[in-house]
Amino acid sequence: MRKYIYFDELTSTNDYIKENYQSLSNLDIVVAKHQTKGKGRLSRDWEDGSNSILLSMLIKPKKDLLVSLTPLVASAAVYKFLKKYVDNIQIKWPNDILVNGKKIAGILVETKYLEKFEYVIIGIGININDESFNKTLKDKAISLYEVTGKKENILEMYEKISEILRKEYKLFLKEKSNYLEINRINSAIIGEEVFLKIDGKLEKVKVLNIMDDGSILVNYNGQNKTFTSGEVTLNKNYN
Ligand code: BT5
Repeated sequence: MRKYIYFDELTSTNDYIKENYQSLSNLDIVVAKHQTKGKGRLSRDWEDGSNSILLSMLIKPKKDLLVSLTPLVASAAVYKFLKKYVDNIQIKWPNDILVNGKKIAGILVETKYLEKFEYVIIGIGININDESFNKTLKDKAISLYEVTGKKENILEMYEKISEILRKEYKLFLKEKSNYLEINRINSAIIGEEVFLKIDGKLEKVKVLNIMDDGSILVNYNGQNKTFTSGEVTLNKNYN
């Protein structure tokens, strides 16, 4: 089986898979040294200085899976990968990984559904060897190098993260992954008051838990309600 497909430059690893998924196989991984149009959620940008992990994994699900869970599976994989290098990692539901309160990694899951899922793409960006960030990102982004003071071999890291991600996804399919626990124990938001976009307005809510279906349970206006990742934007210090 192919390990991963490497490019020096792509617009976006997610977009590459979208355009080529028919000729790619389940669990193929596409990586790029640099993206010219790296994407976040909701048309936001993902920036890189050619010093980070930029990868996407293609899933061609055999049966319908609960897609709302895939960002959590990816978060757990990134957590397990980073844990070997740093402590103090927090997961900000549903798709950000923070170290020392700043964003070290982001996850973007995109899907195409016709009569079944044609694809689920898990895109992951992790800041590795960046020595600094531009003015707009400086206060909210962090790289592994900024935490450890050590430069890493990105090609070796691609092998490790690819292995962990594929393994975590296979365990998830077998219902043997502890991804929910990882997301709960290391949550940046459980027990916290955060802002949540509800009906277009930012509302202050207290997060009580992450549910088994991947939604969050919050207390809002004295009532407990669940929200799925598709409905809300958490807005504490970041978007
Ligand atoms: C994300 O979106 O965090 C998902 C990022 C996914 C990136 C990967 S890279 C490989 C694959 N191919 C792609 O094209 N995308 C995926 P969101 O939660 O919307 O966060 C975006 C926001 O994070 C931006 O608006 C910035 O504020 C901030 N940001 C941008 N670049 C960053 C970086 N390198 N490190 C930390 N924060 C960043």
